Amino acid sequence: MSNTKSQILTEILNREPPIKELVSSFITTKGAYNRNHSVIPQINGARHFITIDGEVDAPFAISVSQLRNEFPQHEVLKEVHGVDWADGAMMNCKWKGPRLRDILTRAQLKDKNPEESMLNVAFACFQAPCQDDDYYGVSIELWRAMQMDQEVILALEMNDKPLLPEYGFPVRVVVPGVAGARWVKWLDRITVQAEESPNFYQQHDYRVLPVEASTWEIAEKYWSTVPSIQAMPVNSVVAVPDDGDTVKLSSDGCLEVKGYAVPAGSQGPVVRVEVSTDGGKTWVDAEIQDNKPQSKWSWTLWKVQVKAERGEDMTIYSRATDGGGNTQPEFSQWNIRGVVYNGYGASWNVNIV
Ligand SMILES: Nc1nc2c(c(=O)[nH]1)N[C@H]1C(S)=C(S)[C@@H](COP(=O)(O)O)O[C@H]1N2
Ligand SMILES: [Mo]
Repeated sequence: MSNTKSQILTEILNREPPIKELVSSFITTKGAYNRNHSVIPQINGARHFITIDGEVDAPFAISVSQLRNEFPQHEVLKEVHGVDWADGAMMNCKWKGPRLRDILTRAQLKDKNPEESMLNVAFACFQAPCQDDDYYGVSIELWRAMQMDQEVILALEMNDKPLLPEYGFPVRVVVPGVAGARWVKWLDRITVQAEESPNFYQQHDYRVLPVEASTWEIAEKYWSTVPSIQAMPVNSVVAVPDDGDTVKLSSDGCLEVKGYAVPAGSQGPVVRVEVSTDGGKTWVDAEIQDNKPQSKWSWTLWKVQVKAERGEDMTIYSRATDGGGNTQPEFSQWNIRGVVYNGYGASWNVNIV
C-alpha cells in the first residue's frame, strides 16, 4: 500500500531530533523542524512595524514594543501543524503575545458583527521572495480571528523567550488548530478583506484537491474549486517502536508502544488512543499521559503495554479520537499534494522477537 503518511514518516525519522526523543518531553524546547518557502530574514526588532489596514475605519502601523506594551499578553500551548504532516505536530510549544482580536478592534472593523463575519484576514511577509511568489501571504477567516476561544495571537515569544529568527522573529501569527501554513512568520501586514489572500500559498497550495486532479496540469483547474485548508484533522503517530526496529517481547508477551496524537481543530484534547498489533483486527486502549499544562489545543502523549505476536515486518497501528468525537479513518483519500493525511498512525516493518 503506498501511503503518503508512511513515506512522510520515513522522512521524519531521518530528521533531528529522532521521533523517540521528541515524545520524551511534553513541551518541545528545541525545534525539531522548520518550514520556510524563503530564506530566513534577519530583522531588527526595534525598527520593525506591522500595518493593519483593509476593511477598517482606523488603519495604523504599530511597533513590536507597542504590541508588547499596549495590549494584554495571552499565552497558548500548541504545536505548529504542517499540512504535509512531516512538517507538522513536531513541536508542542508555548506562544505568547497580544490577541489578534484586540489589534483588529483598535483598527475599528467596518463589519459590526465580526465574530460571524464572512470577511477574511490576510497576513503578509514581504521580507524575502518565496519559491512560488514574490512574498509570503495567506489568510484566515475573520470570525476565527475575533472569537475569543479561538485564541489567535501575534506571538512575540516562544517558550518564554523572544522568537528565534527561524521561528518568525520579531512577530508571527499563531492560529491554534489551524494548518501551520497560516501561521505567518516575520509578519509585516494584516489586511481585513472580502477575498482570501491572492498569494500563491493561499490560492495554489495548501488545499486538498480531488482524486481527479491527478497531474499538476489537471490540478490547475481544480484549485479554485476547493476550500483552503484551515482546521486540521485528528491524527496520531507511533513513535516507539520506530519503523524497522527490532524489539523484544517482555516475559508476559507484551510490547511497549508510545506516540503522540493531536485533535481536530478546536475539538481537543484527544480523549482516546487505541493501538493494534494485528493489522487493525483488535485494538487496545493506550494510557493518555496526564501532562500539564494540558489545553484543548496541545498534543497528547500516550503509551501502552500491548500483547503482540512475534514476527517479521509487523505493522503497529494507532488511532486517536478527540473531544469532538472525531476518529482517524484507516486511510484518507489520496491527493496530489499529499496533504492532510490522517489515516491510522503506523510503524512499519517492525521485527518482534
Ligand atoms: N513568512 C513566512 N511564514 C511562514 C512560512 C513561510 O515560508 N514564510 N511557512 C509556513 C509554513 S508552510 C509552515 S508549516 C510554518 C512552519 O513554522 P515553523 O518553521 O515555526 O515550524 O510556517 C509558516 N509561516
Ligand atoms: Mo507547511
